[in-house]
Amino acid sequence: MRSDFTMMADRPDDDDNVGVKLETRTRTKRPPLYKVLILNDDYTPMEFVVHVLERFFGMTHAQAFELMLTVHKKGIAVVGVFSYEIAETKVALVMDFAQRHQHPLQCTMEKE
Ligand code: TYC
Repeated sequence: MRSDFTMMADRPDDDDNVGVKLETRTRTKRPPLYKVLILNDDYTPMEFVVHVLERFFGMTHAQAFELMLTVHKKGIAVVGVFSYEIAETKVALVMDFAQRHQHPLQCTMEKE
């Protein structure tokens, strides 16, 4: 990305700007990204997990079913990568939805 240079407009013959520093370089950092993970457990129904993945992560039924099976077999999977605020919101929405349905489904986030 070229966005880390700030240019100040100038004319070479502009008398009062002779010897004045014309460019400043500013280091810009992309904001860190966070993985949202979903964990397996023995009690949450498979269909509920599929529904969560469709509802909160915009997956098709087929994508959601496949990822649910991955979590069921492997124990954990990344469901998406987001900015801190979006990841935090997704985790809170999933945890609240699972609790309201009395399922022990766990959803967490970690810095990428
Ligand atoms: N293991 C659960 C079952 O057999 C299904 C399940 C899948 C639960 C994925 C949580 O994140 C999960 N009913």
